[in-house]
Amino acid sequence: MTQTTNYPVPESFKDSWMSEEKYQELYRYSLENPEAFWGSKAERYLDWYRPWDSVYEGDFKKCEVSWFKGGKLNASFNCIDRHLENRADQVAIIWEGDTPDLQRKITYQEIHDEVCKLANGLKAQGVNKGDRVCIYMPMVPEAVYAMLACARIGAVHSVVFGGFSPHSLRDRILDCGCRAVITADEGVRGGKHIPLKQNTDEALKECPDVTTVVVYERTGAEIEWREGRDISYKALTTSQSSICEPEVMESEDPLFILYTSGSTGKPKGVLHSTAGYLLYTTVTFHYVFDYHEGDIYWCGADVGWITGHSYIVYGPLSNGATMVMHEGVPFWPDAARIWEIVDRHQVNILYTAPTAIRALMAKGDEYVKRTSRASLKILGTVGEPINPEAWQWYYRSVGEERCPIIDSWWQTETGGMMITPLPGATALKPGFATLPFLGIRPAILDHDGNEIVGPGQGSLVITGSWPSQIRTVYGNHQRIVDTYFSQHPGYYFTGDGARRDENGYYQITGRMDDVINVAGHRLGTAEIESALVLHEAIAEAAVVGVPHRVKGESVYAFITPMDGVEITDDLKQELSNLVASEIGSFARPEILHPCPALPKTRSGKIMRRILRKLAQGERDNLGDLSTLADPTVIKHLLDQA
Ligand code: 6R9
Repeated sequence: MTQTTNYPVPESFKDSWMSEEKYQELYRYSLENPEAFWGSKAERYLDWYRPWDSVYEGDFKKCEVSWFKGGKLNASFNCIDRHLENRADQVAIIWEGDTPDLQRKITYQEIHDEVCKLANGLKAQGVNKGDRVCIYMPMVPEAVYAMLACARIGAVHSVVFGGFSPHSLRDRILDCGCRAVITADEGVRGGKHIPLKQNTDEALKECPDVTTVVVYERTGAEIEWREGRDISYKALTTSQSSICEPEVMESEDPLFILYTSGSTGKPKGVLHSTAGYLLYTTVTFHYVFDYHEGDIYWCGADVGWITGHSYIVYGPLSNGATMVMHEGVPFWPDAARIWEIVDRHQVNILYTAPTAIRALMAKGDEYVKRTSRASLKILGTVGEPINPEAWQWYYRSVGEERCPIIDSWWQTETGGMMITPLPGATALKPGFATLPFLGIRPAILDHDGNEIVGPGQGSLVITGSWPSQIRTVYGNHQRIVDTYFSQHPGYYFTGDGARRDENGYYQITGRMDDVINVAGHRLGTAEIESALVLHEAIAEAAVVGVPHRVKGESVYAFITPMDGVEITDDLKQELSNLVASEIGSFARPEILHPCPALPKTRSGKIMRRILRKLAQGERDNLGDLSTLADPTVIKHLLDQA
């Protein structure tokens, strides 16, 4: 390979699903003949009740696309039933509790029975095809059952991450009109108990349409029960039959909604449909993790995020894989936990986030070296840009230079991995997500919106549809067109910037919009600002992301108090608590910077560019200040910095 790609494909991957030559050939074929390519994948990777009439139809510019129109299938059937003939007794989920003494092993047959019982229970509660069901669960197998039970009966799940506050939960339940919520009494993470049922009760005070709350009893904690609305998971499922015929779904029937932060307004409900999403996650899982029979796979994400949906639930189970699911955090009871789990279950493929890698790296090698990690073959990363230093540590200290680092770039909206190395096909370059997956045609646009040919840097866009692309924003199709398809007509705009090198390798440079990424959690600056100005002492707020050694980015908030108000430490604490209660603890500002006024243009737009620089300690190079309405504002800010 060329001199700029430093890490050739290891010898040990010569028998993988994809070689460099095969990738080049297949990639070209997939772009030239997308319908033949995806049609053949759909035949090979999924089971259908009825084949499709057309592979792809639609108008990409308007985000009106359909894949496999006329086809009929069920996602839960594909993730469970079709494996029963050969692997009923194979372990599907190896569950590790928050503390190492808690372990469960669940076979495909058991998943089948549990999912069917819950599906029947939900039906008995009046949940029908097309209804939205909110899932607010800790990382327990029952969260997976809940998602698959919805898919089985054609209900649309909307999973809300357990770290979200009651307010966030309420907004998400209301936005898509959920009638039922599946939750737990408590979640347990790193020794802490999270009062999920109490949060749900709080949220539901303003959700009159929710008629059913199913409560999985994880800890047995004392909780309030609302007669007629709440039912325990056990009571709902024990007497149900373990057979539930899957609902026959159309390819484009919605599979789920998942809320994600954008640059403006409230989080939006990204809707994914059944066939395209399932196909793309199935195929990417197979190739990107080079999954072979018997491999043990572990994705450290939470089911509340897209990574959990695609690569804990749908991708692995559709492939009939065996996977580890961890309830807790990588540092509990200490920083060796993650590696101990790897050794205990002989994990071959590990998929985690740069923020976890950096935090573990900061603890030193001692915890890593205590363990063998000899089973590891592939190390994946996702969620934010990985800095070359963390990449090297992951590669050397964790993988001992044996395991390719699979830096996969994708988004909630893309459904599955878009730019990623393939273990047997791609020479690696630290910090680079490398090359597009089969069927994906990225492009980089310059300031004028023209495609850059060859090496360059600009806005990352995707040209043309792919099976798991976002179908709509729930209840507001125009919003999807405005957000993703209008900025650069004819392209899907990712919101990310990217650089392409002379080999066509992509490096993701980070968000170009007002989305920040704190420890892999995606947040809109507008959401945090709205929370801060709810406080009566605050007139205005502007939030920017600043680089953080471990979390990637942290929240830096400039706050302007009401006249006569002094910003005290107590007030700062109140503001931080307000953000935690409005959004979730992970959104708390790291720094609250008081200022008498915010720098604005004459038309009243906050000049975030200046704030970003100030937040990073820059004093001199603030750039063009000529459009500033009131130059004294900067002087005040500098005096206080
Ligand atoms: C899967 C997921 C999407 C945003 C995305 C980008 C960032 C994700 C990345 C990456 C650099 C990678 N991102 N993977 N940046 N390298 N390998 O994380 O989805 O939560 O929607 O976040 O995350 O900025 O636009 P989501």
